[in-house]
Amino acid sequence: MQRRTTMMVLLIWIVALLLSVCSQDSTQAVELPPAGSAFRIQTSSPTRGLGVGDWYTYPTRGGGGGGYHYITLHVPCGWPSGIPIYVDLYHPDLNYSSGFDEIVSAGSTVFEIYRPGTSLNPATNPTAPVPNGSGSLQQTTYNPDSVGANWARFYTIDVGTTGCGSYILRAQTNGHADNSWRLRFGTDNDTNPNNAPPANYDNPDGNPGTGDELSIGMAYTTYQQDVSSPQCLTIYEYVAPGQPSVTFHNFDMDGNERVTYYAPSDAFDASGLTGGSVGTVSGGTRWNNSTNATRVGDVINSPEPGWWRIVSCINTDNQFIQEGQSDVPEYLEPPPAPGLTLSKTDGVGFAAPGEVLNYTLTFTNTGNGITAPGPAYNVVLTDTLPADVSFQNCVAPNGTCTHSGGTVIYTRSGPLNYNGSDTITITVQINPSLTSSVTLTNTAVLDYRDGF
Ligand SMILES: [Ca+2]
Ligand SMILES: [Ca+2]
Ligand SMILES: [Ca+2]
Ligand SMILES: [Ca+2]
Repeated sequence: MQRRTTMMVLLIWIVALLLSVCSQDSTQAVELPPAGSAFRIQTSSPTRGLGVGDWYTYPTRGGGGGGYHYITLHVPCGWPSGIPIYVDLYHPDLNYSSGFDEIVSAGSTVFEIYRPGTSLNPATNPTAPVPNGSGSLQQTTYNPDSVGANWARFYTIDVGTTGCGSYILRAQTNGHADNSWRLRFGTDNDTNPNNAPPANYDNPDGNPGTGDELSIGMAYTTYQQDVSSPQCLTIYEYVAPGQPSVTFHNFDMDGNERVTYYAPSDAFDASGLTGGSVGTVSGGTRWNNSTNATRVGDVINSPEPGWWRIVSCINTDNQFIQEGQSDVPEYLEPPPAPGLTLSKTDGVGFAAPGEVLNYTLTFTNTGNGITAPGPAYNVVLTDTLPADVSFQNCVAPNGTCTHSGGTVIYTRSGPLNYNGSDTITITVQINPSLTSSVTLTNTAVLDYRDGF
């Protein structure tokens, strides 16, 4: 008697999103906002009215967050420890002459960097880490008119000393002003932050998805553009699997112009005009769908997991917040993230009782089609064997295989880089005492994480 052996392959990806960031390939400089973007980041003084658009820095007694702006600087553990990483700031001061800032009365500005592992919980606490708080590596005060339209070298990260992970940058503006500034993050071939950075300054081996790529994430900040009406900003945001809903927030868009949410499988339009789902544009001094400065947001039920894109189109001279999910960092450049595909075969369509089968399972990091390619970390493949087979052996050259009670668990030893693949072989024997035809369904699940 012959039995049919069928296989079902199930692929599940679980990307853990901790407060960290990731990278880009060599064509995507790690600069915030990205070079050529119409948008600026702006950090307002607490004395600026809520109508300016900076809920995060506005005092809590007025309904604001009473805190600071936070940006995460992700140094993956694949970064070579001997290569210094420079954090450079463009126009970090308030400066009347260049027209870059909006100044009523100038004051100092403060930038502070914190080591990896410092707690950052923007969803519930926009005031931590605090000035000079735990984890602080350096705090620098810039006096008005001290830097202007130049890059200043703010801090040098020595990975060998302070380690890999997510560094946190805090921005604060004193006086009565909106400070516009830019951020660059990478290595250099000289001490001058104002000439062109060397090639691959954010990706030392020059190859995408190898785990040495830097990236920048936004926890709390505001945006503005002064180019033309309207301009559109795309942010990338990860939606974790298994959530009943997610909520996206924006603040003080003054009713213009539009917000569009794109799920991973939606056809994407960077102008936000077609496809996706229409978001609610916030009015002045309020969050979207709210009548005041308390978040309400747009709720999306049963969201497709993966990388979403949010397009915000807004008129000139309108400062605003596009927060997405409150507790999830957002990226202006596509961050490096993996995508694994799994294939599986036993090479036969029918098998006899007592026959030995070899299940060959191969998975490949092909990227996810939305973000930049990135390595897959913590790869674990779980194969639940059918009831009518007995485990005999597992061959896994790049990791360890264990078997217990009909479940085979393969744990890969290292990350799987972009375009890399891995194969394991599981040998089983079909129950020799079977007397009737059965279908044998073998289900494998692949879990992995991105660099966040
Ligand atoms: Ca400035
Ligand atoms: Ca230089
Ligand atoms: Ca690389
Ligand atoms: Ca506004």
